[in-house]
Amino acid sequence: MLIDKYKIDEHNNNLLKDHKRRFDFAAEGVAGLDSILKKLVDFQIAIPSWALGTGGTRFGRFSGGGEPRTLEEKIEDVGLLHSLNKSGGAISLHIPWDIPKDAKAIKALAAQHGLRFDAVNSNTFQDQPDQKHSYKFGSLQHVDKATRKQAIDHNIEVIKQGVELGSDSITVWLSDGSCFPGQLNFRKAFQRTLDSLHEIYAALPDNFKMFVEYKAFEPNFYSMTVGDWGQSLLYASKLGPKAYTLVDLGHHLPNANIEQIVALLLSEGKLGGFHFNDSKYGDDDLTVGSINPYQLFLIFNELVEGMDARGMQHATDLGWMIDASHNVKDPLEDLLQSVEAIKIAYAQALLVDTKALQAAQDASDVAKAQEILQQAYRTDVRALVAESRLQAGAALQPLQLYRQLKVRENLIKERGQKTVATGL
Ligand code: AOS
Ligand code: ZN
Ligand code: ZN
Ligand code: ZN
Repeated sequence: MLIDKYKIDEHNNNLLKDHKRRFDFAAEGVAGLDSILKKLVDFQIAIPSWALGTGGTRFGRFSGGGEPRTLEEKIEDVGLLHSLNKSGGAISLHIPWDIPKDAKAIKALAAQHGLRFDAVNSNTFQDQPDQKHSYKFGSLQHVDKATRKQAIDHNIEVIKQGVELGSDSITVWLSDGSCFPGQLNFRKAFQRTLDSLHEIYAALPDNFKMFVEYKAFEPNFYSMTVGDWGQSLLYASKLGPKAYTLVDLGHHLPNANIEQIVALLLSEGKLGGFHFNDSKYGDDDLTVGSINPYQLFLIFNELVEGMDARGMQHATDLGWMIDASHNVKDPLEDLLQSVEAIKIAYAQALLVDTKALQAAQDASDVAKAQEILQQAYRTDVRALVAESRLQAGAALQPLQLYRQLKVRENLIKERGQKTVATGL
């Protein structure tokens, strides 16, 4: 299903008068308005291929209708989102959940939808049907050399596929770890994992990055071999300049100060990118901004300040990806909400008066510093974000148009009611 441009124009024309009023109000007195709008237009977020179908829980899976059954249909879905908001111009694949049999054709299809390929993800946390050695006791950390080799080879294969698709990074997330005290020698597990990562790293082409994603717990509940940003940073530092830490917002112990982690990784030049989502308890993978939007804003505040200080390009110098998935929402609606939440937090961070904040910090004026941050956070920037969509040729209200056009109903007609997209 494709969305005709004239449908978007029609939708925008109907809302234009109301939008204009809101926008003029929101834009009043905003310093550097044009540059903020341009940054919002340029900012693109990668959609994970595994979030296009309803996610399962440990207890059951309630699949929705019209889910993409093939990689081609997943690309169509991301293309659809992108035509609605012009902010999701990339897709992140998970191999072997996605198998690009004909990379050239897949790349061409993506290009038709204005999409590029962000980081490719390897998978050594599940056994595949045709696989010789099991990952029950880990992959890159495994005590058995042949199992490690199998996992290394898989990662190298994923890099090759990534290269063919024009991706420039691989995300390695390991479920490796242990469930009980005594199960694992931490020191040796770290060393084996590092050695394995070295072999994968050696296969990276020049312009290719490796993102090492950490996670505090789950599926291992006693130790994780890449359990926090310290461990990820250790691996990334020992591996070399092409290795970076990837921050998945849901992968911390409760109440972790993620914005401080982000600030320090950034200033070390070791922040690779994000898996955005939100959570209340653990790796909940809830819609971005649905639980703690202030934290998201504070993260973006560190990003904008830190990237500007290092002369980095906001849109291109980090990997911006979503990692969220649901079983109670239409996944496409959910992704539209996630992208919107990211753009709102970004817009608010762009409003922060950085100079005044630094002056307040230098004067140890704590109340003032808080006022400056909250002044930006409490500003309703939705009309600014909508304006950037208008300028980009997208819909003023993507979710509203999605429903008006009955996209899900049409997808169900096209693909059927009983569809299950590959993924967890
Ligand atoms: C797992 O918890 C991680 O977030 C990974 O990024 C994983 O590859 C992804 O969530 C798909 O399951
Ligand atoms: Zn993740
Ligand atoms: Zn996760
Ligand atoms: Zn997650």
